[in-house]
Amino acid sequence: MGCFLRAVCVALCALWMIPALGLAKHAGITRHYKFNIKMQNVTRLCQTKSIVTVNGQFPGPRIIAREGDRLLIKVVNQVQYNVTLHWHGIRQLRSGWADGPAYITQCPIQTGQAYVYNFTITGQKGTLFWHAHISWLRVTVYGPIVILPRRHSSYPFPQPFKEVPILFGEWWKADTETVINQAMQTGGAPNISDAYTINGLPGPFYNCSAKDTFKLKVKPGKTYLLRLINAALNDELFFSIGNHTLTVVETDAVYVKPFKTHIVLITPGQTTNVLLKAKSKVPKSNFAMAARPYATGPASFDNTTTIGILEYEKSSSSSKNSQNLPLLKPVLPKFNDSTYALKFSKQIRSLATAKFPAKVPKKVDRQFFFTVGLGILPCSQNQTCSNNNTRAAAGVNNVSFVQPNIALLQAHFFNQSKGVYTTDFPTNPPFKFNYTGTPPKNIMLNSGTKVVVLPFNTSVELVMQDTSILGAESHPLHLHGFNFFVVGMGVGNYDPKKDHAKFNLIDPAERNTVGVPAGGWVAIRFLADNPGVWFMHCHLEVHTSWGLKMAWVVNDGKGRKQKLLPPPSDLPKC
Ligand SMILES: *[C@@H]1O[C@H](CO)[C@@H](O)[C@H](O)[C@H]1NC(C)=O
Ligand SMILES: *[C@@H]1O[C@H](CO)[C@@H](O)[C@H](O)[C@H]1NC(C)=O
Ligand SMILES: *[C@@H]1O[C@H](CO)[C@@H](O)[C@H](O)[C@H]1NC(C)=O
Ligand SMILES: *[C@@H]1O[C@H](CO)[C@@H](O)[C@H](O)[C@H]1NC(C)=O
Ligand SMILES: *[C@@H]1O[C@H](CO)[C@@H](O)[C@H](O)[C@H]1NC(C)=O
Ligand SMILES: *[C@@H]1O[C@H](CO)[C@@H](O)[C@H](O)[C@H]1NC(C)=O
Ligand SMILES: *[C@@H]1O[C@H](CO)[C@@H](O)[C@H](O)[C@H]1NC(C)=O
Ligand SMILES: *[C@@H]1O[C@H](CO)[C@@H](O)[C@H](O)[C@H]1NC(C)=O
Ligand SMILES: *[C@@H]1O[C@H](CO)[C@@H](O)[C@H](O)[C@H]1NC(C)=O
Ligand SMILES: *[C@@H]1O[C@H](CO)[C@@H](O)[C@H](O)[C@H]1NC(C)=O
Ligand SMILES: *[C@@H]1O[C@H](CO)[C@@H](O)[C@H](O)[C@H]1NC(C)=O
Ligand SMILES: *[C@@H]1O[C@H](CO)[C@@H](O)[C@H](O)[C@H]1NC(C)=O
Ligand SMILES: [Cu+2]
Repeated sequence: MGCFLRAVCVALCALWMIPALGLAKHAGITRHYKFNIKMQNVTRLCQTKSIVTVNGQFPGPRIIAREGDRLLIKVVNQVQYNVTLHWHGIRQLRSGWADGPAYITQCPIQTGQAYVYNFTITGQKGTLFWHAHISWLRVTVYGPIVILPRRHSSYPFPQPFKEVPILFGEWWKADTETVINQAMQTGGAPNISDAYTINGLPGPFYNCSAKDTFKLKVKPGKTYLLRLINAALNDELFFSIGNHTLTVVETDAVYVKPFKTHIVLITPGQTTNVLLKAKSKVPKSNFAMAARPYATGPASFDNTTTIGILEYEKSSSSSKNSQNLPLLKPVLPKFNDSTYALKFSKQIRSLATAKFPAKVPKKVDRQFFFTVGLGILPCSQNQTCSNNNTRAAAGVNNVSFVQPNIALLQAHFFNQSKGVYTTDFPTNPPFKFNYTGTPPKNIMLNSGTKVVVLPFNTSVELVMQDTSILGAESHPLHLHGFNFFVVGMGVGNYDPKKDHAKFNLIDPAERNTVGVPAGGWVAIRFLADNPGVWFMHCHLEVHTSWGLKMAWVVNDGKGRKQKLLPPPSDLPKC
């Protein structure tokens, strides 16, 4: 709170430095958090506005735990909006009631109500994040989840001197609920953001923002673990630090084979841990930590750049003030550098050693081929669509998802799916076309609340193919309730004859969010070992709003530990 409006964020940075050594006395403790959802006035880009926050903090509070711990997070809604929170990337084994997407696993927490999210962290360590999962509230309601390894176990890389969360966000001067409501009303694209932020601060490239700059002070020769989180709403980002090399060691709370890079690509929904080795001597400059978008779609986008500043702590002998040093900026790829994006994504490989084997399913029970992309839908009568009475929409296999009025998980658990959802989600596109070539004349989508039902322990292979309808575009697809293995990706149309044989079943990346390449495809595999209803959607919020989402229903298994637990008594009602 104290540092909330503070301009130069030294206090905040100090607060966020994570103690390198453990907090827990023993494995598997229960940790309690209280999250009050409340409004807070915040000033950015020369303007003050009232935003939704957790405990008045922006970005929100850090959750810290060890692998094996239980979390009990009491969320109290003190704002006029309906709210839900999602613990992004947490597997939620048998605890789907705590997953959070509105109308998928729960009804919203309404004004004045409270709900305790109750879940255990199993088999995950690294960085994840939490965010609101209703409408566009996640624009300001997000914060880091830091999962330390179990006590007495260590990182598979040298212990860093300090650990620092770096959250990328997106800022609108306007009220974002008005922005999305206006877009849904007119059927067009929502207004783009005015700035990107690092830990809530836009940095000196924006008006009135020199004082709103994230600063990271480092000691020469020390190694820092940066926990990168892309909490932006609608933009994938390139990130780089002037004249420094980064070593990627973990993505989406799974260790990866370390590799060095100057530039990280991070999509909304992804998290990436990188090691930053500070230079051995105090250099005669400061260094910009810069992020700007990787943008492929047809729509206009916020093409601004956010920077934070990396400063070296002066040795006592040096008297030069670091404020007066030159700022060395990194060179970032072009906005549409898909070649770099694909090359970077392909470098991410799981550790896959005897100690940390990749558990990619070798045998496949069910194969799915989903097209993902844009389209149009007819306007409803209360809309004022300019575009020949159609509105922008998006879908999977030509289905634009319609949000139900009660949560799918409730409907499933109480056998009341009738009138809520149907189980006829298409396994393949309704008809074949050249997905990345000339689009079909009719670009109208179908709409409905359709799901895929899977028996417990089904191993799934899913190829997701971007379409060029209204322009090819990279879509970061996020799956709830599972990690999946990224067994292949490429440009153009997926060719089962040629591409399937080349799948990587040795050391594929294990993640919860993957970018479907613009005008390309990605193949993933996962084991449906978690009973419940699991949302899958594009993590570009604008596309989710347009319907690029669907759900998997995973039935209970026969075993005692293969069943979804009953709902908690305080589960919100619709
Ligand atoms: C925000 O500022 C407005 C105008 O000054 C004020 O009325 C309101 O109470 C403030 N809200 C909060 C949460 O402080
Ligand atoms: C949390 O969930 C576990 C597993 O269902 C249950 O045993 C426990 O009582 C719950 N705790 C609270 C405070 O609801
Ligand atoms: C979105 O942009 C349009 C065009 O600039 C403007 O008229 C409208 O007021 C903006 N909407 C919001 C919510 O700021
Ligand atoms: C239009 O009306 C329908 C039915 O009343 C409602 O479900 C929908 O949310 C409305 N759409 C907009 C954009 O207001
Ligand atoms: C920044 O401020 C200047 C001077 O007031 C103005 O001309 C300019 O349009 C502003 N830029 C942005 C991006 O708002
Ligand atoms: C970049 O870093 C290297 C190694 O620390 C150093 O030798 C070089 O002078 C730096 N370049 C600039 C432009 O500061
Ligand atoms: C950003 O977009 C605006 C509007 O399309 C354009 O005028 C400007 O040149 C672009 N800036 C950069 C750095 O590409
Ligand atoms: C990237 O954008 C530039 C113009 O901004 C355009 O000339 C070029 O064709 C684009 N590249 C790709 C691969 O789309
Ligand atoms: C508008 O929609 C009608 C009916 O779907 C169609 O016949 C017509 O060609 C469309 N006009 C344009 C300009 O797209
Ligand atoms: C699909 O379209 C692309 C781009 O126009 C073209 O290169 C490719 O040959 C087409 N593929 C088929 C199978 O027609
Ligand atoms: C999508 O569904 C609509 C509505 O049923 C249909 O008109 C259209 O041809 C379908 N398009 C594709 C590509 O499947
Ligand atoms: C909040 O959620 C409840 C339950 O689904 C719904 O009836 C109500 O209309 C929602 N309120 C708002 C402001 O969206
Ligand atoms: Cu998308």
